[in-house]
Amino acid sequence: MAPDTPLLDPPPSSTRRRHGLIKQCGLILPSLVIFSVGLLTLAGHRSQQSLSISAGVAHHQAPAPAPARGLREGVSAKSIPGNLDEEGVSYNWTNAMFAWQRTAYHFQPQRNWMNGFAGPMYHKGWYHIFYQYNPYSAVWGNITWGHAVSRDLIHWLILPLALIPDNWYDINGVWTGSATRHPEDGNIYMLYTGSTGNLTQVQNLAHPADLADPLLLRWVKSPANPILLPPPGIGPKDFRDPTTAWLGPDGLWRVAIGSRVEKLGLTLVYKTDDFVSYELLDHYLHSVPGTGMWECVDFYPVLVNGTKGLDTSAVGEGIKHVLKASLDDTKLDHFAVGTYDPVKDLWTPDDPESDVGIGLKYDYGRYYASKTFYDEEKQRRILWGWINETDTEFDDLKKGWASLQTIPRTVVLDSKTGRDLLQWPVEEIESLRLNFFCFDEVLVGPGSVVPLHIGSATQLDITAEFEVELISGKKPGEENRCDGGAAERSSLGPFGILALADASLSELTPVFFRPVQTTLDTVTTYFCTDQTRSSMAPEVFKVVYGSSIPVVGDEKLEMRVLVDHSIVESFGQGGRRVISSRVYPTRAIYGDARLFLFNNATDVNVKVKLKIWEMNSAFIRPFALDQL
Ligand code: DQQ
Repeated sequence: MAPDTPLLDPPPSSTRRRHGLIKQCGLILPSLVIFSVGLLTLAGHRSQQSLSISAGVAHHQAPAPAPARGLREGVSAKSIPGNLDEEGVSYNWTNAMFAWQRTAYHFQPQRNWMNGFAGPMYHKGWYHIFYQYNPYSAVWGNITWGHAVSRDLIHWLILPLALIPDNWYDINGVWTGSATRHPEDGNIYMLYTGSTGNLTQVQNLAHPADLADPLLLRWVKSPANPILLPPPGIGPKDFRDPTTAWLGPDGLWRVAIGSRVEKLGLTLVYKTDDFVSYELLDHYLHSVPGTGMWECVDFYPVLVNGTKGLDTSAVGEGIKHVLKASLDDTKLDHFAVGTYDPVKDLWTPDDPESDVGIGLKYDYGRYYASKTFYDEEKQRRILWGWINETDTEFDDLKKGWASLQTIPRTVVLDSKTGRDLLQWPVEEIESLRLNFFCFDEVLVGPGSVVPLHIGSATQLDITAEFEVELISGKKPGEENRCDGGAAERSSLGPFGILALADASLSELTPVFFRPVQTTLDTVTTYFCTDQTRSSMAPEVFKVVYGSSIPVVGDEKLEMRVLVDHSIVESFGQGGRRVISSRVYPTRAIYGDARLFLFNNATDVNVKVKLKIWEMNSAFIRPFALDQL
């Protein structure tokens, strides 16, 4: 078999082989249908001609959508990747297809545009989130703060808008910000960026009108606003997204703000004791050449050993600090682990080769503008990221909404590697688990696809553990990574699951591992998601996402995958690598969405243990304030 066998049309039925054993926890199911991958079962796209005949699908020329406003107004929104419908091609989506794309247990407002979160916090029994929201349209603009509350981070009640652009200092948008709770008086200081009428970015302060209100329904902007203007040397459009403040050894609070000087991405730090007047430090917390504007900077402590989260002001023995920046140039969230000197207010990466913006990413898929907060209720640090659409703005306008947030994830330092973070869906998500399917051991031979008979597969929580058995000699020196996708065969991989696949495998989204025998003694493993065959729609963005993934000691290869309609959120090796992917199938939807295992390696058998839960929908709707 050629190592780069193109995976084209599904094989005729005569090429299907029936063999194999599948042990469903407790039972043995004989003789499952196993398709031969080697015979090109992982279907690629058919030609446009056959597509329009077989699926009754037509393409039409769409009127050009209104241009994205972000870049002109000083912040880019849906500008990367470049799928702004340049050619005006759109699949002939039906309303039912659009309706299917809405998620069932990820947070998204009922309609219109949303981007990053601001000011997450816990207050009097409720988790609060605020989000960048356009109340009028499904594209970026008119940015206000939406507001929602939850008891458990899963079910959300949407409250009235918290902050709207109604002053000269935020008339062009109430942009991202962060909450700081004063440990003594309990006051909440909400710092946020305002974009002014002439598109200058300034920092502002707001307070809850009534701290005794668990819902924090009303917010008051400070009469001192704006409390910060761009300092000398910083461009008026390069000064945004204040962090949660942390308390220094001198009793003053520090607030970090993202910026740049030409291509030098950087973090400014201000000191304050009242959140109204500030002193700018004469040096940066940190900067990295060539990384461009740093948006949504986040800075927080993590335990070197331990799974508890830490308050943002924690420093001392056994604590490292994570610095994260959202890179405006690439729309990627990068972090690094390092050491913070609280006296000098300097942060140094542990590994300069893997500094912020040039090393690790939170998520190797579609993910941006993330933010953490410390949940004092459960002593954990929780991370959210914004997952934008990867269809066209034209289609977003037609469906009337755009983008969602990841499942909230706990984040801790990976004590095995000391340099990675482990992200994991909060435990509360398990309350949504419904029907359970357990497979003790599924043998997937080289070049096979195995269907998992679990019924409809659009809302799932999947955990899968892979045991790899070499059936021929080692082949050192192969160089395959994620890029070639699930269709590119190599000796030890790829293998994994096919999410959101239709029965004929004409659409599928593989989430997979690809171990590569780089030298005789070294195997480098990659964790990947391949969107290239995820949809018949020509205009949606389809790439292969992925990264190398450390596999430490005797760890088995394992993944957890949350499937929720148009999002496939995948966690490799306990969350050491994460890939969030948006996919827009046309056939593998509703009852026609299926789940399969596949092994496209040439020289290994894979035994897979699986636990799969069908997931309930979360309750996400407006708060019935009239019933209070
Ligand atoms: N989005 C906000 C900015 C932030 C950017 C504006 C990140 O505050 O820098 O909507 O996507």
